[in-house]
Amino acid sequence: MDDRPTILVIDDEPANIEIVSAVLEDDYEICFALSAEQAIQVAHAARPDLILLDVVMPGMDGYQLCRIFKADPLLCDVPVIFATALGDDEAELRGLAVGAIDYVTKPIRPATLLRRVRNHVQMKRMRDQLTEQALRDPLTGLGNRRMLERRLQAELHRQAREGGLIAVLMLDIDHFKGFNDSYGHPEGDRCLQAVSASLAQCVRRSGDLCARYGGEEFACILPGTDLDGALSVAEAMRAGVQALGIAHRASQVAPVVTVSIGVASGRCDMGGDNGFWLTGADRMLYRSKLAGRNRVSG
Ligand code: GH3
Ligand code: MG
Ligand code: MG
Ligand code: MG
Repeated sequence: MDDRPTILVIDDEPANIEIVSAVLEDDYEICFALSAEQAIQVAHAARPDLILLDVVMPGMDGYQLCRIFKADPLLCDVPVIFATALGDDEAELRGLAVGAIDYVTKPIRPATLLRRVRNHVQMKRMRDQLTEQALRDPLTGLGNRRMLERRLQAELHRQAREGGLIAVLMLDIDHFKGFNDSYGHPEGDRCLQAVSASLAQCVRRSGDLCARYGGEEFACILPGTDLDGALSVAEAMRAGVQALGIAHRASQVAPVVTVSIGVASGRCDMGGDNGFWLTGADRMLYRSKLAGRNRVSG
């Protein structure tokens, strides 16, 4: 696999693409498109680290295309540099106003283009790293509470109009304080890692998310899943954790680590925000705890 950064070059003139490729191809993977319409497809398939964009093209021009990229959740973070023959202030200002990070004029000056591309790609990679750190739990590798809240909100927003289904699970390790007390905190951390890996194996549909919500609490979002479906995923999680067989001598439930789970499910347009669904699942989790733990309620 080539892990060099990918640059998407968009220009209606093949000769221009060749010139730019010659400058960048030693350091970057190059893909290209000869029209705005083709560019949208290629951008989605290649997920480039940077886009070099012509302004004057038949059909949709570069300004319009840049606006489309900036409004697309999958592409809005990709830096766009205009590379165009239009050298006047007004054209440059317009390019920056539609969201481009930089603007260079043709004829291309190879050394400065390469330097600009390098700087912007480096910053893009740093931003990606920070985003990843902001949304992931370092101990378990699962998404964190922030990722869960974001995804839930986006999912509710997306599905609300269509009246789609959603299920939310809240999970909590049983008597985990006792586990730490008897085996020590480092062993508790290893337990959290093993439980996380087990839970993650149970959510396999694209769009599903399992996150570490807090200390020994986890939450899952299962878009498009009804109550029966969510209960069976939850039951698989419960059984999976028990089957890990992690010894827990302080538990009053079983000689091994177990989880209690609450499930809330229904139509996204039931009017609730994040809190509505998370509280609903939490209430069911509380019911599982009261009923004796190591069980699923919904
Ligand atoms: P219950 O069955 O009612 O959930 O009992 P519990 O003991 O699990 O609940 P409680 O909320 O009293 O205790 C949670 C414990 O989880 C306390 C805390 O020390 C532990 N914990 C939270 N985060 C971490 C962590 O990152 N690592 C470790 N090792 N322990 C953690
Ligand atoms: Mg052109
Ligand atoms: Mg808890
Ligand atoms: Mg607990």
